[in-house]
Amino acid sequence: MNHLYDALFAPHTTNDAPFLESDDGSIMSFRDFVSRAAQMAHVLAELGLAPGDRVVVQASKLVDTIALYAGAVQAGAVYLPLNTAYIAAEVAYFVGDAAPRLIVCDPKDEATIAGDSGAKVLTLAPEGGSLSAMADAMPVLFETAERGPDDLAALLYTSGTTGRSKGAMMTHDNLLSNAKSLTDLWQITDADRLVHALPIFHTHGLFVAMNTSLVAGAAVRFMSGFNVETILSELPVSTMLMGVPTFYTRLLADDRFDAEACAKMRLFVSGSAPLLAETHVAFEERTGHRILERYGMTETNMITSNPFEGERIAGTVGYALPGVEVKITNPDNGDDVQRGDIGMIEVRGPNVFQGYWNMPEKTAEELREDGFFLTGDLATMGEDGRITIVGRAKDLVISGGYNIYPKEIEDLLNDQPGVSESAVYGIPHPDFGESVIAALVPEGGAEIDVAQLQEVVERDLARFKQPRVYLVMDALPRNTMGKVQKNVLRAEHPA
Ligand code: MCA
Ligand code: AMP
Repeated sequence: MNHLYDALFAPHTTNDAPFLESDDGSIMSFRDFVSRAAQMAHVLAELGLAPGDRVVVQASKLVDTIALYAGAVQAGAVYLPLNTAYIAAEVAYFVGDAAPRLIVCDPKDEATIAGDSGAKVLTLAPEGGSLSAMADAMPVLFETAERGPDDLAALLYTSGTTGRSKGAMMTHDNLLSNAKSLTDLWQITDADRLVHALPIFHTHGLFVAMNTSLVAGAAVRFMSGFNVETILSELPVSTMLMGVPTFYTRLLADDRFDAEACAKMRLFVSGSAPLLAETHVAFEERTGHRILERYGMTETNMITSNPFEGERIAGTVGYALPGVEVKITNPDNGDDVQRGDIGMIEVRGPNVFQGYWNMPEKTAEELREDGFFLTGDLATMGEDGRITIVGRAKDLVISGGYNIYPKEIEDLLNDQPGVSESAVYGIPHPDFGESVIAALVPEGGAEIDVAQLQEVVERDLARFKQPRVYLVMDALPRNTMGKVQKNVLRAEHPA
């Protein structure tokens, strides 16, 4: 048996229905997709990948990229997707930590991406990279590797409030249990057509969107990236859209987006960042649809969802998914708080990861022995179990659905000449939800060369993490404990 493959892919071996519809109008059936996945699995096996070996994938959003994910599952490998915005310095860390046997990338990175890791490098490209060419020559049947529910299927790196990124170890059943729950809850069927405009290197676009479509046998309009024009032309012939709040504010900014454009749609899902209640209300006024907001994390997959049939309430993330336990605790001592009081969300269930790759001490800090994971999100739970997120106990900025950990940026800034200390924080942004600001304090007598600093930031950090504004000040505001008060910075320096 192969726990995930048997449920997601094997049932489609003889399914001729359309699965992936690409920007160029080409359509791949489920049956052809399963065959392509088998060819990918053959390549992995031929390269000597054994079950459990990691495959790092930093590649464009192509049908072959998804087929590689499926092929990795079939071959028993551990799929490790990376944001295409990460630059060389960031990728080098992931490669060093995960020690992959194979790296798959866009052709522009082929010569450099492996560093001295010794990993084999292959490419994927719209015009066909080396991996695609190798796969073309392979048989379309592959003897599926044995993998149980608790074997690793994927390693997803998530940044941390302290230090470097951590690889969240996801098992076959972490992914499958969540995909099945969501498919049931959102009543996804083979009559659906999903507009897929998310990146496929994060939980949202890869697992929430793709795995549910595979469970249900739903067609996927596989867009290479988000753009309003294409979405507007696809909505009239589609039934579902999954997105981050920025998708919905951008659609609302276009007058052509109205009830008629959504006439065939049955579900809009939002997640990865807070959806403003005002967006929820404006969306309903314009389209007649209530966005269904759900909440999750890389380490836990989806945790809560507003109901499909019951009331979807703006500003809340709904109820714990079936089989998932959520409690709200006092962050200081872990005790349950009274219903209605604010505390930290803790979660336990088949969706929760196995720990951080090679980091037992970090795992022990965030995953309790009894299986509850500390999310770092602050919320209340109503009498009926409905959860409302009210803030974060962790220092995190979410921009356009991407997580940005200030600590990573502060560490880099503090290392630069003339910088005594820094504080990085988020301020509200109309398009991305939040955007990043850096406050800098010069060393005594020194002057900070902001232009030079920016060069270093551009060299070492992905574009989406780069501060949009730099402020130089004499001192950072601190509380009596000496802790930097980012709320004060936010209030006094909102830009
Ligand atoms: C692009 N840029 C960004 C972002 N995206 N800057 C800050 N935050 C971003 N999210 C930069 C570009 O590098 C560019 O820089 C400039 O902003 C404008 O780019 P633009 O063309 O407007 O961007 P886009 O290509 O339209 O992308 C915006 C986007 C995209 C569609 C919102 O960021 C996106 O697809 N986000 C989804 C993220 C996601 O899937 N998150 C799920 C994580 P320059 O200044 O050089 O022009 S999974 C998760 O969080 C959990 C598990 C969950 O619950 O789902
Ligand atoms: P990530 O580490 O990329 O998996 O991001 C997970 C974080 O995104 C969570 O811990 C939350 O802070 C945030 N998040 C995800 N969905 C929502 C939501 N619907 N509302 C508010 N925050 C969310």
